[in-house]
Amino acid sequence: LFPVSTPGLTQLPGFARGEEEALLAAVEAVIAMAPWRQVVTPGGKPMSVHMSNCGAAGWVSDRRGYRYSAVDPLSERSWPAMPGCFARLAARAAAAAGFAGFAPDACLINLYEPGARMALHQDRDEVDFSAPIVSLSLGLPAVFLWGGAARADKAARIELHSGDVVAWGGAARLNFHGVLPLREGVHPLLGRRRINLTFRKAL
Ligand code: MD3
Ligand code: FE
Repeated sequence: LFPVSTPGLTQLPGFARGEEEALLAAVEAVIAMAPWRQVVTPGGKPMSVHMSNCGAAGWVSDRRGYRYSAVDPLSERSWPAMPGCFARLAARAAAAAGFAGFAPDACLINLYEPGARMALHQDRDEVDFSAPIVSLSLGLPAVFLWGGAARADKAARIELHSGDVVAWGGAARLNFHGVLPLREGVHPLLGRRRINLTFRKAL
């Protein structure tokens, strides 16, 4: 297992392989407290991806806009604490990608079922763009689109498999990116699902 790097992006293929079962159990424990929900964009369209969060802050979207919130709007309570296995994995992966001392305070959990996608976008709701974002993929494979600084820049395609971790930072932190519609399939642990965790420093 060795890192694959282009400026601002470090792929750690299989970094979490062997931990997938424990990580999935931790996801399910979060979901028991903060269930999956389909948020609407400010334009009023429901996203095809279902979401939840854990940590001090969670990413939310509604007619009023995108933002981080310390409170789950469904329960009106704090988001579940970030499981220790998430925080440790994110810190280990960030260090392997050259970002020592990464301590995420937010973890957005995305659920894709076949057909679900994420349109090209930038992640710019965080306060401090100097911190990286670390992502962990579980379940069915997905095609990730890695664009440039402008929406019109041609996007490269990167296949992400269960257990893969990617860290994004530095110059590429604000690059456009997205996910193609999830293909039909069955994963031995997750069934017809892909779950993506993004660890962020939001506050
Ligand atoms: C590159 N999620 O939640 S993770 C998102 O697979 C998001 O669910 C995708 O884009 C998913 O915002 C891709 C990889 C990712 C996340 C954040 C980034 C790549 C990024 C921020 C800046 C640049
Ligand atoms: Fe994103």
